[in-house]
Amino acid sequence: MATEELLRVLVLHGPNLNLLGQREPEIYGRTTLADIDASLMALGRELGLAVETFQSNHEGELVSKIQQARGRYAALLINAGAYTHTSVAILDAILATGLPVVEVHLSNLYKREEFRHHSYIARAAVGQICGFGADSYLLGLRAAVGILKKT
Ligand code: CA2
Repeated sequence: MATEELLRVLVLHGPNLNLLGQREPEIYGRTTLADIDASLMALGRELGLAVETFQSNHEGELVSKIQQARGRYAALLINAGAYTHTSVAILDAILATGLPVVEVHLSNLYKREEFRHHSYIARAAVGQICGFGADSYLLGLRAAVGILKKT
C-alpha cells in the first residue's frame, strides 16, 4: 500500500529521551531512542500505519509540532518526559488538535516519586501505558490502532 493511503501516527518524545541507552540504564533500560523508533516503524508497517517520530528537549518545539499535527496525522503517541508533570502548554496544544492521544512512559510513574504521579497529558489522553520499558511505545501504537479502527 502506498504511504499516502496509510493512516499516519506521530510519535513525540520529550526532553532527555535522546539520552536513552546511554545513561541511567537501571531506570530506563539499554534500548536507544533510535532502536525504539525503528521498532515503532516496523510495527507500523505490520499494522498498516505510517509512523513518524520527533524528539525535542524544548517545550515550544513540542507545542509547535503538536499544533501542526492537526489534519496531517490520525493519532498521536506521546512520551512528554518531565513535561508530563509540568506542561499546561502541551496539554492545551493536545486539546486543540482534537486528535486521539495515547500517553506512554517507559517507567511505572506510580512506583516513583510523588511528583511523577500527576500527568497533565492524562487529562487529554484516551489512555496511558507506563512501566513496560520500550514495549510501552509498542503497546501504545497498538492502542492507537484500536482507537482508529473504532472511529
Ligand atoms: O518513564 C518515562 O518515560 C518518563 O517520561 C521519562 C522522563 C521522566 O521525567 C518521566 O517522569 C517519566 C525522563 C526521561 C529521561 O530520560 C533519560 C534517559 C536516559 C538517561 C537520562 C534520562
